[in-house]
Amino acid sequence: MSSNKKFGSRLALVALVALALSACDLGGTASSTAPTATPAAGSNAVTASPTTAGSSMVMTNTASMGGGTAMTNTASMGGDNMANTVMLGAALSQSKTAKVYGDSQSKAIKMAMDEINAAGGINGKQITIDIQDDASNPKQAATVYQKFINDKVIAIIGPTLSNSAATADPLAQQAQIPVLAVSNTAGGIVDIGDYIYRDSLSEAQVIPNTIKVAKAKLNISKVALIYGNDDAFTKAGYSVFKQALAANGITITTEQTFQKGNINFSAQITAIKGSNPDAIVASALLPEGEGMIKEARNQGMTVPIIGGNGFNSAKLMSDLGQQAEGVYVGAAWNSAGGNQASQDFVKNFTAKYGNAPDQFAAQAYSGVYILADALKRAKSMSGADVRDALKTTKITVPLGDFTFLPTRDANHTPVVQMVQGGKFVVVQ
Ligand code: 1QQ
Repeated sequence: MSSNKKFGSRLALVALVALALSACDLGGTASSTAPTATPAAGSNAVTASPTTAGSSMVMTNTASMGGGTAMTNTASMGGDNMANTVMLGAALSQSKTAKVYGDSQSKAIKMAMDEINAAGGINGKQITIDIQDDASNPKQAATVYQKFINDKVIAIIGPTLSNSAATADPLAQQAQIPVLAVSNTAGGIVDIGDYIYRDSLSEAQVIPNTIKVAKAKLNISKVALIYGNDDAFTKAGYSVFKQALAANGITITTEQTFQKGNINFSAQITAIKGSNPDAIVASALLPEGEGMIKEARNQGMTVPIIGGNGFNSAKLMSDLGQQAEGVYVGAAWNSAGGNQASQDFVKNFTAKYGNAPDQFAAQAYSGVYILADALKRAKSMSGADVRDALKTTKITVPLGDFTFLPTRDANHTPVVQMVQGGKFVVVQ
């Protein structure tokens, strides 16, 4: 019983039972027959019925513990993380502004986890990923990170928004738990510390190429610039766009701003229209980006619209239809072509979920494989060893032949895509 005492409370024990049960379950789905933990001689048996907990991959449990329950630890429970399970946390936006990205990410993460576990896991241990909602909010992301730190996860994926990462990542850095961001594109994220990596290309890696290609294709010399001035990603995109426009000799006719939740863009678009630009350049998350595009089209503006990472969702086309046609977007990945891993991913994701994956899904799916590869190679499951293993990553994933730069940023080539016939096609 000594290892039980260590956890101090029945609640902690119950949580461990849940983890043990989820470790038994390869697919991460609830089993209808509840495994029974081995009871200590003469004590009450502990049974637990796992059920899936909302969006979380970790089983919640309803352990019926007979009074004065004692339970022996089986070999599957040892130390802080169970011997048979590698526990990861994923903080993803499953509500509010960034839900559209987080939903795509969580589907992809579940799929990668199931595949890796079916193929033998991490050196024989199954991965469990606790997916928690960061609510598109820095404070909630920090709360989720604190839970992961308390639970002693081996590594963290997320959070969805750079705006949340800026607040939450310092907690993981402090706790020496490696983080793999799979959608953060603002500058400064990996500078938080040496435990913070990302497989998502930054705006600084994507946008200069977007503007160069757009200039060559669209023959633009003056543009209006609009951005959200209350978000780390939209502000970062704004300054990178501004520099890239200057570098390409494109002048700015007007600068307009908005905030999250802005639904009426008539003032901004009226000013933009009056400034007579050749194109509109926007640094926006999807909900506000869509509102802006709608208003521009409704005011009769037919000029090209160029966006950053926030536009990389098929929801842009399903929500806006014809009004989305011709929108240019800087991206890290396009579903057409790509390597074999990318083609298999697109095929399997589409078969499983009934819709094609977007760039966020590709980055999240690749991220789980990148982490799993590092965990297999790490000298131990300590934060420092996993961090060091990430450093020497060399793996083929749907994003391509993947390595990290010395800055812990992703090292691959961006693409420019445009909406054509309701789909993103690569601009050559
Ligand atoms: C960031 C982004 C968003 C568009 C991610 C979903 O790039 O917050 O960094």
